[in-house]
Amino acid sequence: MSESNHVFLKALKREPVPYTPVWMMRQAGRYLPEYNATRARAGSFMGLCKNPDFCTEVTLQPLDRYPLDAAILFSDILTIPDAMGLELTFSEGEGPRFCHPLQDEASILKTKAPDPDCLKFVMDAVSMIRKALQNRVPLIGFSGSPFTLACYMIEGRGNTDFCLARSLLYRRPDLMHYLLQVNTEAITTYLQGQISCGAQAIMIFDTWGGLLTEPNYLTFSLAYLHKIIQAVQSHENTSKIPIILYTKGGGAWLEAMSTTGADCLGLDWTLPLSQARKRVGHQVALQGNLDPMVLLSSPTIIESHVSNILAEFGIGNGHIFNLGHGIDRHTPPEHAAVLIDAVHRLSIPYHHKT
Ligand code: 1CP
Repeated sequence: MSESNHVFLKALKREPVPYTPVWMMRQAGRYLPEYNATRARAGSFMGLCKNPDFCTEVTLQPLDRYPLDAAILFSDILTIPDAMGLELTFSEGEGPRFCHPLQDEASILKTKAPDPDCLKFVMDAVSMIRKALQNRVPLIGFSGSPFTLACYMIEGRGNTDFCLARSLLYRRPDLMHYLLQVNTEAITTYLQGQISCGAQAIMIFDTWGGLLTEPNYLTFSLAYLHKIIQAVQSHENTSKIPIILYTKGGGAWLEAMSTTGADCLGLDWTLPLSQARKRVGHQVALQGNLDPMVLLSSPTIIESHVSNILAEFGIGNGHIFNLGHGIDRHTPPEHAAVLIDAVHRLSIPYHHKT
């Protein structure tokens, strides 16, 4: 298939497609026995992330099982802070942790964008995956948002409310802005690097932007996302490729998100697609928005929810089917197959013959 002919890339451009393309957030991951086997061979999560051969292997695993319409680079959003010296560790059952979180003024002011050489393993993985894919499907590169990275960098670990980061924003907005600016520079370079190595679309994960008040979201998350998107799209050495912007819990701010220059907005499951489409569908494509918990039910229930989401979007272009957040580790792999088959089969009537 020629590069521009991929259904996923066409849908991102809101061009006509014969069916709705589908991929799943965290499609390579712990719900797949073959992923767990490779991770065991790698010895640790970071061992997996830092080895381009292993990254290529796990990126391709879900594609060998399912007729997905896109591949996503296997890596993690936390590679950037690790390269800044915060030192990421990952122990089973505990999630990610930084050995040196940023919990005082001095450590924040010492933080600098990393030497790109420290992230060369990610660029090598992108090149290797692109080659291994042989143009089967497009490759998505990604990064976290400046605010989401700051949440982990300040807190030092995953959390549900990130109180340290959110209180710093009120106590010392100057320090928060300093850190967000450093992250913005690092992320821009990182994404430009991935594009130069062959990434054909980019997704930016603002997983924790939805924890903010509206004015804080606009100032401390969206303003920096806007800078990154503009810089990546106008960079002279990288071709213009589509950017997907996902803010979990960002349903209230879709209009603002659609003015960043993003080509597509990723949606969680809290907003019906019909509403999202009415509000911003003339400006951007939409990606989403099945609750990943649906995949823990049964084939019949999964199919009925797929059918509802396709009907919510309705006839027309610019929909990429996805989950509203990452696939749960307890998902039976055969349920993911049911989802993908249902999207492909049931979406045909929503598209004109091309
Ligand atoms: O093997 C394991 O035990 C680790 C599980 C795991 C996996 C499979 C982690 C640790 N990261 C990943 C891969 C990953 N992470 C991908 C790969 C591509 C894919 O198949 O989709 C991507 C895109 C991410 C992005 C990521 N990492 C995000 C943003 C997206 C989202 O889900 O919100 C976030 C917030 C992270 C941090 C992170 N890394 C890993 C975990 C378990 C977490 C969440 C930690 C927490 O907050 O509790």
